[in-house]
Amino acid sequence: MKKSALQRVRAEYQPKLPKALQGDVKLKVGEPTQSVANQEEIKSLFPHTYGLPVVEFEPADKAERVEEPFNVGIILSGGQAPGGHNVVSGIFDGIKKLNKESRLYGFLMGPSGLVNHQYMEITAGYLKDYRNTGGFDIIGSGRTKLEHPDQFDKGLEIVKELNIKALVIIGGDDSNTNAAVLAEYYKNIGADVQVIGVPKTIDGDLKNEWIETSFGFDTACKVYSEMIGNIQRDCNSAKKYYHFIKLMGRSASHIALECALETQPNVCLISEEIQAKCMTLDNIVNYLCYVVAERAKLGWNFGTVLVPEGLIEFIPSMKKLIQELNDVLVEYASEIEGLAELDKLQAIHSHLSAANAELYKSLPKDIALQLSLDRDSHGNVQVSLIETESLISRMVGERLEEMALEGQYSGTFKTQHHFFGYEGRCADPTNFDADYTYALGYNAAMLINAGLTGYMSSVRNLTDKPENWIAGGIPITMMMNMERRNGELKPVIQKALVNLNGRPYLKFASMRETLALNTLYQYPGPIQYFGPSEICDRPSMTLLLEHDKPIN
Ligand code: FBP
Repeated sequence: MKKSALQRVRAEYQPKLPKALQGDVKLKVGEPTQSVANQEEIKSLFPHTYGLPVVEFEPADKAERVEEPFNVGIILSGGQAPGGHNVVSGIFDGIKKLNKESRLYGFLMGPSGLVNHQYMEITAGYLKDYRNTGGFDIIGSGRTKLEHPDQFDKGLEIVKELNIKALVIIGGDDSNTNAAVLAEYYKNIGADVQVIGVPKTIDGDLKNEWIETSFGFDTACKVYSEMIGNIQRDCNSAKKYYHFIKLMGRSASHIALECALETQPNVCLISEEIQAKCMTLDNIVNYLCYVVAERAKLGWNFGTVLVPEGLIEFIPSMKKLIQELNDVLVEYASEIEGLAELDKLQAIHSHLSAANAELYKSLPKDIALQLSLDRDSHGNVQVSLIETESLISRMVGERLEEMALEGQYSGTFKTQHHFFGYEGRCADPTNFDADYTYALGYNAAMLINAGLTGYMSSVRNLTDKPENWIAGGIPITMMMNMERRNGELKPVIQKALVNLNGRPYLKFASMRETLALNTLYQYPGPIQYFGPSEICDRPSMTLLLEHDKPIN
């Protein structure tokens, strides 16, 4: 594989480990735990893995036990996130440090690799080209849901064949929920296989007291912020466009919020706030028109607007429509299948309740069609395919025309649209993500060696230097509650949405009016891998603010 100059130099980067993991480790065992809610239900569903203690590693004078060689299988699950390859490197180095005869197997293309017995051995030579790089291409990723006992049993066949002691599932909240179910299942049937989870997702919504951030969020946000900064410089040079920029994040608005803190756009919509205030699409449009009209009075017919990808499902009326569409699309699948676009819209419209039918009809045809596309394997609408940014900008344009006729607005409104998501998910990890992921992987190897199952690898104190990070494990059941999914109550890891009382949101809200009616863009520039630590090693603003640290 031919490498760029940066790739060659970056390959030599040695990720930093917390002090506790630098030599031999010993395990400090905490108090038994409880799930965040619905304790009785979760306890009865996870009788073998509920209530386990939080554990932490400490440096040891000598190894507590000398491990026999053991084999580990890994799965990369769901959307790519920068740093995945360093999780793999960390696990590899960890198990080899414990015993150089240990082996690492990678299941190919996500959880389906386990079920279909598609795998490869990851050797030192193969891994070399992937250290400190972005992407999940080392073994590929996929979105197959691991949730049925027959899948677990199929998986167990290959696990036994390869003499695998533990599976490591690198995934988001859904995949880690499934890791907990798998751990419980193997424990229940007496299969001697441990399951460890690693918190991954650029969306940043897998976090709590013990998991301070999911990996990949830092890098992805820095890539998007660089691009937003570049657009803002262009915008402020030509002074003729409004740029509507949609940012990934299936549900939560953490990415949009982080990018807003980094770049200071004129507007950033926060889905969680829109939901809390029960705002309608019209309310959002009216607010944007107010900003555009006020800026026009100052002679500024340009600006930037950040739109979180998941917005549409947080507008209460749209949420109701999407819920009913989910049912209609399943119930009338055979009637709808194969229909031409207009007929399909009409057929769906005829099956909706009056209020939803009216809203559906009021949407531009292309948006109504996008809302009616097939759902993903989790039954979710695929928000990345819905052009919310263009829906909103079109509605703003129409409303501005009315305002102009009413004498309330005089200006020009020309738009550009962007969607930043895939551009950032496979970027080379920042130093923060490179170190964090390596530590998460290495730590996972130590959790396996300690004989634990149903745990998530946890590395904390992340606003301090990596040597002071705290490494350990948290029982996955501790993060769970019961939620309704596809009409059924299920145990799931609680998703972390933007906290409207949290410091990141409050900081942004305190600047909002000033940013809207001024032009105070910030230009973060590209990720730096070499140079002053304040630039190269700075964690996300979200993390700094959440930990009460200064952000400048
Ligand atoms: P994960 O939650 O699996 O990490 O994926 C996150 C994400 O990048 C979302 O931001 C986005 O909505 C979705 O994946 C896109 O999915 P796909 O990769 O299947 O297009």
